[in-house]
Amino acid sequence: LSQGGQSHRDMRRGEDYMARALHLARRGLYTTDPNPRVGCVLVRGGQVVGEGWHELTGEAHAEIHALRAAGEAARGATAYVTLEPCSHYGRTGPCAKALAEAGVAEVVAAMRDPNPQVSGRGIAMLEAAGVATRVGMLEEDARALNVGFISRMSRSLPWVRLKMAMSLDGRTAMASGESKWITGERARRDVQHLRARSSAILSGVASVMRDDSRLTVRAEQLDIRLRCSATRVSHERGLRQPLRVIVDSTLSLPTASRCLSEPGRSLVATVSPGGPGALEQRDHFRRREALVAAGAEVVTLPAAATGQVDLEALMRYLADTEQCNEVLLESGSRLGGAMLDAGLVDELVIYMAPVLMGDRARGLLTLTGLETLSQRRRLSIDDVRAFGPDWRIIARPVGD
Ligand code: AOF
Ligand code: ZN
Repeated sequence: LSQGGQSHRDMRRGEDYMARALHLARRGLYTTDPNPRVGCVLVRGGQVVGEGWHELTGEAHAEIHALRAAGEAARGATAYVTLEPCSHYGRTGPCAKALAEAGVAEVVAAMRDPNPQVSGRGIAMLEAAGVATRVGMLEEDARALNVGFISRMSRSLPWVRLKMAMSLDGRTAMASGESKWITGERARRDVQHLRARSSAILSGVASVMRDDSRLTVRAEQLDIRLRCSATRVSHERGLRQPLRVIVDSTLSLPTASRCLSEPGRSLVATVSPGGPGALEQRDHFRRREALVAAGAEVVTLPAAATGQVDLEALMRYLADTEQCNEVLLESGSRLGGAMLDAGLVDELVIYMAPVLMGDRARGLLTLTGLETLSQRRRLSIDDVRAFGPDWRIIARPVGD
């Protein structure tokens, strides 16, 4: 074989190892938040000598698990890692140092770590220790797996998915507001998976009140196995409840709402009492105290021109203060529309049921400033898949 042919084949094999590392990383889909999902494969002489993935926040990184599995066989090996090895002393020591000390000869990373504490320093640390490095193998897949982590690290915003159910004629609720259930069991189970991978579930007070939504992940509805190498990770320990975030500018959420007594945290996002009267202030603080007594946390955020919670400020708060990577927006047409209008939706996840609801039913989204067809919002459809009788459409807003 010619040189060229050989290296082409080696590269293909390299991609297979990286694909394996990505496969391992996906096992952390529901358990590593707010950390990224990371996988690592150690290869020596064409043999996999160690594998690992990041299992739980605060515990060992992928590289450490793989090094432990390989033992002495790590010497001279190539490490395929889905994210640049870390260089910082965080909850664990720097993986770049551990890889170099174990005698790993080469590190192939799918992507640079967007975490400013690391970004490039892990690679530099390896190079300084005489380890060969390469970055960018199967990078697109690696980025897709940690889209929320990358978003939070690089723009201080979470990755927001807007999830809605609609009829074939694009309606999401009857005129009365009735909307349970448009889609079937399979689609609803898929939503449970979307919730489980999210850091937070965001909704508006109106829809939470109308449906008395729990906004929780129900383990029994997930067909996932939480796979951790060590003895211990039970569903209870591994499966977090995403933070529930309820936008409620007037603090009208009833204290008896079901979501307030579910496991996990409920955060009510509001604005300072707007009215000039002292009574209004008193009323606001009384409601606030009652909600806190009922188990909610209340955060006061800047108001937009409308007097309601400034949605961009809320998203920044979720990224910076709450470390939210992926946010699932499950609400009605108003909050969904307002988030889209504010340019805060990154992905639409629409479940379309084979039913017609007629033109007296409510349309999918309330959008402003749409008078002529030239003002229509453009999307790209990235994926279409069947869930039982329903279809899931994943679309993204595209800029002009
Ligand atoms: C992970 N798992 O396998 C790798 C990570 O809080 P710490 O100390 O666990 O550090 C988290 C940071 O480490 C994370 O933001 C990312 O930049 C880097 N790499 N993190 O959780 C891993 N390799
Ligand atoms: Zn690390």
